[in-house]
Amino acid sequence: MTVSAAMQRFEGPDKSNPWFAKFKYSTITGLGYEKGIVRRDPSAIIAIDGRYYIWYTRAAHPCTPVGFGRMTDELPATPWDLADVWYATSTDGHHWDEQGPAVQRGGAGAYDERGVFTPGILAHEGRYYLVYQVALSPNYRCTPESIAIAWADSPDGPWTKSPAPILEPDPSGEVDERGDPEQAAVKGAWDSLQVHDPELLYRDGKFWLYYKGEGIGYHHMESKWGVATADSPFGPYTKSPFNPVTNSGHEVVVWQYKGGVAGLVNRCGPEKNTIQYAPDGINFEIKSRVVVPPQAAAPLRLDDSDNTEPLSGFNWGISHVIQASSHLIKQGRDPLSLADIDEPWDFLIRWELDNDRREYI
Ligand code: AAL
Repeated sequence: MTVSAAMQRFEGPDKSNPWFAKFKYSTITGLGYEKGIVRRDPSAIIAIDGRYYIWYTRAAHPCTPVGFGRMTDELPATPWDLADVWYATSTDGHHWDEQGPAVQRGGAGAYDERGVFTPGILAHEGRYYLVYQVALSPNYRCTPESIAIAWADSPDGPWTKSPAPILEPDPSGEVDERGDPEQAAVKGAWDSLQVHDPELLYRDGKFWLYYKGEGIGYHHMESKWGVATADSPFGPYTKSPFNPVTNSGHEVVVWQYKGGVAGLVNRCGPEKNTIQYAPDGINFEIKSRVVVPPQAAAPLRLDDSDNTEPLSGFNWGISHVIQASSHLIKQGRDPLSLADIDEPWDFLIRWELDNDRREYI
């Protein structure tokens, strides 16, 4: 019988690929769209005593982002500027009760004066660890951004912040802080501009801090992921010599499976919109391709013993919807006049795997 290569794949591994995923979305209450409030970049969800907990970037802005050229102490450059980490709880994953701030910006001159945002959560041996991005003030397009940590004995806090960041950009490269990352005087390493989107996992007796890097001299959307490990959640963290461990991907989305690490590689690069797996946490391979994946997906984290299927740790969660207003500003609209329009406020929605005839649609 004559069978094409494509049909051989279809009748073989593609048809029963347990890594294949498609998604359905629904609105949520409590963290949905709200004029004047940005909610985005959620952490993974953890379940404690029958309640779901989630942390996320939250900002109350007087107007739509004005860009780096016009930002002030009150006017945000970006949707995630001048933000804090807030948290919410839920019993069903559909309705969420916003509880208030978990970790807030530091005072004048602090390493986190301009913002704390884009959190990741780890529950480990009765303690809770929040890792997140921190921004100095002023924070221009090419000001370094680092990753810090806070810990608490309860998911409701109070949180104690690390005295300094735990992960910094690579020190290579030279660029004008107010300029464009691509216009570098000296090109740096892939993560020399900023380190973002931390996710902290515990595996093989070590803390594995996955993060997104952007480099001096690279296009701003040429992001990739790296990993750094430590014996204590507070560090010191050693960046893997294999970094970057992906060649693509924006917000870091990782979960554990069979002793290894799986991830949704999203939005940027030649391998965007794939689910990948690294048995050793470092050497990722594509396992499936997906369409319309959740943005900045925050999956419900399961105990290792419940991660029995490739996507058990990526079954449902929360993701963000970004509301770009930059096109209106490019059209000449004054950002300060846009405070009242419905468009610019990022918000959170629910996603879940849609397993109905997933190989065909
Ligand atoms: C996000 C994340 C990081 C970036 C910005 C806010 O989706 O990748 O957090 O800094 O965009």
